[in-house]
Amino acid sequence: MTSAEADAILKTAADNYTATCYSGDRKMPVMRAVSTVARRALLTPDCGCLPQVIAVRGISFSPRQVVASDASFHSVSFSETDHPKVLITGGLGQLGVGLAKMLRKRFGKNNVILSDIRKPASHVFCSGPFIYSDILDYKNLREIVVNNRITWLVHYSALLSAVGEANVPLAREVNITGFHNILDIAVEHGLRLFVPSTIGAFGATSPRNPTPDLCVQRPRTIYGVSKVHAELMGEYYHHKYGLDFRCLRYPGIISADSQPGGGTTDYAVQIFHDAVKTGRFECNLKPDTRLPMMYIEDCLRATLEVMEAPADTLAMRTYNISAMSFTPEELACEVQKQLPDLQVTYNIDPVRQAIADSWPMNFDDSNARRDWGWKHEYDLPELVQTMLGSLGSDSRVAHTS
Ligand code: AKB
Repeated sequence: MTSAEADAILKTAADNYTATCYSGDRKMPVMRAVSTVARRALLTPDCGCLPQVIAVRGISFSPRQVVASDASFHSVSFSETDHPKVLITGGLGQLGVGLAKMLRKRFGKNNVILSDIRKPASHVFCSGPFIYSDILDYKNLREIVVNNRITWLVHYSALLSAVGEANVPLAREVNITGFHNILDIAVEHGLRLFVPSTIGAFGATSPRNPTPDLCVQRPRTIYGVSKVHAELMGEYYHHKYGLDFRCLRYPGIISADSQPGGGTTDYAVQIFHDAVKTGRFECNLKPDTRLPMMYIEDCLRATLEVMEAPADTLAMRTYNISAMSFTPEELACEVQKQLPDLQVTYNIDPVRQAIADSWPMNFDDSNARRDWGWKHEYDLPELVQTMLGSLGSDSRVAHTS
């Protein structure tokens, strides 16, 4: 890069920075110091590659200064490899291990890195690369992305709805501040970024039956607010900086091998475990509370499909996806078809009930079906059979029938 080109880039960055932060023509001394250091870095790359992005985020000079053409430069390096190199944050939650398993089958074991701040179980640790990553630590994130030449980032770290209401400051920190780090790292390194949103991104003033992609979104949980924020910021960075942001609004996800943590839809997982273990289940939502739900396999497949979809098929960057919708009573009935002795009682949790009462009852996912061919495979009877099969209820079924 010539000296004049470096100066032009730095001038644009400095103008943007001062325009954002100050009115008038004041220039910060720190900005000049940054310019000097960054200019040196631009002119003297220490490897064969030309750096296109000035990574000096520590003093708030971040992707806000990255122009769209810089972001597309990085997607060139993505096509250098046969497979994406994937980092999954919050990898030890309900979905990460399953997603890693599916992506490793497709892209190779070493091309998918699970990360979390918790210690993995030994079978997870032995199944493929695992790394410590704290999304609140930007330098740690950057080191992982750079050292592993990450090209796709799946951002699963988040506090869910019920647990978020119990600790709003922490939910804000993880779901909003942490997400800002993810956005910045994704723009700086030209990553394809997947962020799940949720039925919880809607509120009582949204149409609830069905809920379309585009409508009023005024959630009353910190979880919902943080997810609307993520949808809007991701789309804004897509338009402004060319960030390849992809987002699906998940329904409640039901899985056998992994437990959700602190959600409003958790009852629909717990019922299977309790039915198999004790034959009794106490539900914390009213029997007629209808919510959209999905089996984990459909959810993970949808995630891979939207990540692989050609960009020109994505008319939108945030899509509803749906598979089925049921109430606790309907789910219990379906489980009782196989485990007739199951006893279900109700002890309503007012926090969860209020949340559920403000969420969609049915999700309209026609845009996802039209644009990138989304199609669910599991309906309620299939879900129940599969869950009970995986949890080893066969002996109890045989016993009771
Ligand atoms: C929750 O209940 O908080 C989550 C969700 C629907 O996003 N499972």
